[in-house]
Amino acid sequence: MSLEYSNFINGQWVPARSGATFSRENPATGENTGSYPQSSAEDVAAAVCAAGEAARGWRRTPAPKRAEILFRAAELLVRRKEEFARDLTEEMGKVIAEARGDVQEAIDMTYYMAGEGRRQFGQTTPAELPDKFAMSLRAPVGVVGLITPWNFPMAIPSWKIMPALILGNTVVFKPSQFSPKSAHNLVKTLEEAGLPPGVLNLVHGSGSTTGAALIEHPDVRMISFTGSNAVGKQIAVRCAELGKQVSLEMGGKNAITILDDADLDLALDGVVWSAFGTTGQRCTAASRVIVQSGVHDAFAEKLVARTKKLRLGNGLDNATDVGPVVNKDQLDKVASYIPIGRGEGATLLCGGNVAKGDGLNGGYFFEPTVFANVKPSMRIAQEEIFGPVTALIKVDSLEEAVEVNNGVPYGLSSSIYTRDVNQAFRAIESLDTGIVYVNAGTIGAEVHLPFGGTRGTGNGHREAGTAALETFSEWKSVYVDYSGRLQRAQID
Ligand code: UN1
Repeated sequence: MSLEYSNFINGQWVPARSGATFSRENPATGENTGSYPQSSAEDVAAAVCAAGEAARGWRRTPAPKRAEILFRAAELLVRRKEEFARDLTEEMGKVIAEARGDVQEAIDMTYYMAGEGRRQFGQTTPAELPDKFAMSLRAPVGVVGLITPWNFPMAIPSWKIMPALILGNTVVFKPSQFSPKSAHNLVKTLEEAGLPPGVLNLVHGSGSTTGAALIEHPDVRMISFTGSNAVGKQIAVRCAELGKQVSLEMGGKNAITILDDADLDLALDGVVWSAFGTTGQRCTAASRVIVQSGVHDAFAEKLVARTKKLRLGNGLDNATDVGPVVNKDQLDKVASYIPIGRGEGATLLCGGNVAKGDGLNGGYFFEPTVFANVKPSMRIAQEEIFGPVTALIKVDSLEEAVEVNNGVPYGLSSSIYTRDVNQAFRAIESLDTGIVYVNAGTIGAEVHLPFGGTRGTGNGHREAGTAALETFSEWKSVYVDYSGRLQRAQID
């Protein structure tokens, strides 16, 4: 199998025009997993041009026909799930069971959006004048630029590509440099499913060059971005200056609240899964655990005992619970929060070190870490760490828990464990996040519901579900006057 990968522009697999490449290493072993084009503004321009030329034909292809291609792609993904999951683990580290879940989420989204080929409902409504017909239709936005992260390398691109395509947009897709093979696998699958040339283009490369060129290109009407808050804000500012639409999905500082009456073992499962699953590298990860004082100490003890048992290792090994973090920069960032937490007075209950030992020395492993005595204002309780670190915060009441939950710059996901239905509904009402779980952790959103968050997490858009249709289409209101005479709205 060749380890040289290409861009996909106008239906052709091509290198960067400059010939430049970058390579990606396996974060568990340091082995090379492939080399990819380091694309420049020229490559991006070729991709945007191809997308522009394909736009008319694709827009005029009936949506149920577009859907047939998506259904075929979903079937191919099902067949290749295991192979793609292994590729995914090898390039970004998550354990194989979760990699299968990542591919499954792309399969789910592809089927779901294929179904939209026969929906995309508009409205018909009475007009205010006689002999006049009123309706609204969805129209594509045009050429859209999609910029995606490495932590869900199949799922997140599918959240953007599938709704964009089913609504008749054409796409230029710039994936993360830390998960290029999954992007390749997804695009190749759509090619094989029969997508016409130019409808979906893939350009590999860095955010600062390739991503920036995509944002700057005058023919790109909209940018959809998932990544950090700092980069998202810059994109929003630039898109405002350029008059482009922009949909942003950024960070989280999600909390699980455990009330005194909760089933503690159930809560423990949810916390361990949400804090350390995907090595804590989910926007939805539980990096805070807010525990009511009556059960705080008992819960802390259980959590530490369980956390210490988690096995670190290569995600391809079925015995591994927690894989590596994605790269050296991320490892350094996670490690830097340990002295920050201690310096502010938090107590390190377990973990806190770069992990070394058999099978770990070639990769970027960090011990699953639990802090206690964390005050809501500490940096470890405010900033997105994006690694296997969680912080226990003690509170006295649901009201205080809600205040702590909402007292961060982000609003993606939150969770409450309680057996009291009244407390649960009060929490649902007052937790200021785009997603709320009751008696389940903060991760595990399904593709047919809106995904996204409030405040620093987003800019008002949602992905997935029918909400994605809003992001990737324009409304067109149509009035047909069949009276044969001038009729004046608001006047006659
Ligand atoms: C992300 O962390 O960026 O809800 C996406 C979840 C997954 C998606 C996470 N279905 O945790």
